Amino acid sequence: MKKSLLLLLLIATNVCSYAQVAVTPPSAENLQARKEYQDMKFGIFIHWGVYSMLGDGEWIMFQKNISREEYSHLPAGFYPSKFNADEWVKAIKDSGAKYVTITSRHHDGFSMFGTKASPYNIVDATPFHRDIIKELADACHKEGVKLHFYYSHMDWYRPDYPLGSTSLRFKPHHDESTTDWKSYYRFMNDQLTELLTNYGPIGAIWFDGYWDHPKGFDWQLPAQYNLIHRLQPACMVGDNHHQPLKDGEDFQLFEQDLPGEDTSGFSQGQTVERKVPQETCMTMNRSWGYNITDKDYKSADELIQTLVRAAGMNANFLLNVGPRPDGQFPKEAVERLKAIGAWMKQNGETIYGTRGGIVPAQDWGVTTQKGNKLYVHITRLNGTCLALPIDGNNVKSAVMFIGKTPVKTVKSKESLTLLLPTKPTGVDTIVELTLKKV
Ligand code: JFZ
Repeated sequence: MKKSLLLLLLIATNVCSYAQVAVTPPSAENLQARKEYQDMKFGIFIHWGVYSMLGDGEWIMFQKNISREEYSHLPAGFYPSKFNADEWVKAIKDSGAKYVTITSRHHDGFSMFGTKASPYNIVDATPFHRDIIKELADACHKEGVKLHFYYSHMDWYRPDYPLGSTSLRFKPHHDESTTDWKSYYRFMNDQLTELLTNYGPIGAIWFDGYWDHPKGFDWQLPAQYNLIHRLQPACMVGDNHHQPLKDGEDFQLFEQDLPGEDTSGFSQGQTVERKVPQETCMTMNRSWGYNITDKDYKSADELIQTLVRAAGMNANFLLNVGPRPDGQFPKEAVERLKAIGAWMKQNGETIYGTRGGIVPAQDWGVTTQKGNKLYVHITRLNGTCLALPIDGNNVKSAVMFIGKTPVKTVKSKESLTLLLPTKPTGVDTIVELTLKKV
């Protein structure tokens, strides 16, 4: 009797440990969405929340050890009187960006959308009472701009959130006894269901915060990813976990680094998985959320070059804006978006719909490719001579992209050497090659 019980128990535990939820394979719509996403190449990231009022980034609750109780009074003072979703979408469109990724709920746990899952949200807890995510969704759908949602896995506000490495470091907040993973997991899935039901077609859910829990913690991602794909099969899932791609993720995220590079210290251990699209997100200054003293902005030229480099490395570029508490984009951001837009208007043909070209990224620049067109983007070159390691005999013509004036070349089986009329200056000198065979 005892033996058979033990056996049963053994079988049961084995079954349980194997009873992992299987990830649903990507649907045809999802695979199509990945291609369309890659064609867009450029998006705007928006970090906006009640933290914006404090003017010191989205981590201020953690950094200043602000108690939940104290922080929870912020929403009652949040009234972004100048917020206008149409103006945002116009600025985004004018920059040449094709999609926008907005923080629906960041680590501070405050929902910037109307949710029934918690009263701690913009509609119920602020005097503004407006669902800015709904207004943005309507404006995006009207203007043909794709909408993505950032969604934080970790939460510094909810008592049921299992204490992670950050919540454990700020003492005033949590008490171990109130944590309840099941309740928290249900809450997240309820919110994701709302986000994917009430706001029209969503291009992607962009998760963040996984890293708050040390190895071994089970976030139950497969069931969550399946839920998303069930609600909207075309919606892509990405996770900023800085780890190798996991099952069910449709694109790979890189923070402050181009795929394969590691200058930020965030990207160690992340290898580029070519079977899915890549995206690099970056700040315009040094902050994601509005920072009132951070004027350390990258120049428009630098941002354009990063966008070009990302495209050459087959990745999308997601450039961040941290709107002010009044609901408007900082003027430095507006200026840069305009400059990028002007450049994209002239040169977008060499970026949109392209993939990384046959010549991998070099010090002098990158190549992008669409059909039999190979665009050579020269961003830094001393002199006028540039040798490309491609079959020169396969090149039908070489012209300057702007003006279409012919470029002299020297051809061999192993290379094509461009003899440029003048030394390239400026942000990006583009040579358009037409290939005979792709
Ligand atoms: C995360 C967020 O924490 C940040 O606020 C912002 O939203 C950015 C886009 O994404 O950044 C990270 C991600 C990982 C770590 C730190 C910041 N990490 O591993 O310590």
